[in-house]
Amino acid sequence: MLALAQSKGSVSQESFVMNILLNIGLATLAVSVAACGTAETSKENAVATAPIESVGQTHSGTGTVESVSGQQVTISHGPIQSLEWPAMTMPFTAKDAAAVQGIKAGDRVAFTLTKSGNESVLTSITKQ
Ligand SMILES: [Cu+2]
Repeated sequence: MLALAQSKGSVSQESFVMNILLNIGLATLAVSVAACGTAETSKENAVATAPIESVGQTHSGTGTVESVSGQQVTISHGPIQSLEWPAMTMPFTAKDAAAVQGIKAGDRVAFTLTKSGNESVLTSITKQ
């Protein structure tokens, strides 16, 4: 009896720990997804020597266009190391209509962007 009780107790403790780990994992995922739009908030846990994101600096990336609506382009992009961004799908605003001319959903693209506040502005986008 005693052994059974101990065994049950140990199982429930184990699943309790697993739930905590799962929750930590989900919270971490939520933070990294949020990090792309508001990169500054993701720096809380970063080391002090992390590069400071300067306005006007140009970053480059590659990805697949998910949709184009006016000057808004949603791109499933790969990691962008200069911004410490993970791969993700997010909207970008093109600097002008000409920059997205001929770009359509499904295109594999290379692009450059600058950060303007919380907005990511595409300065160029070209089909690969
Ligand atoms: Cu992103």
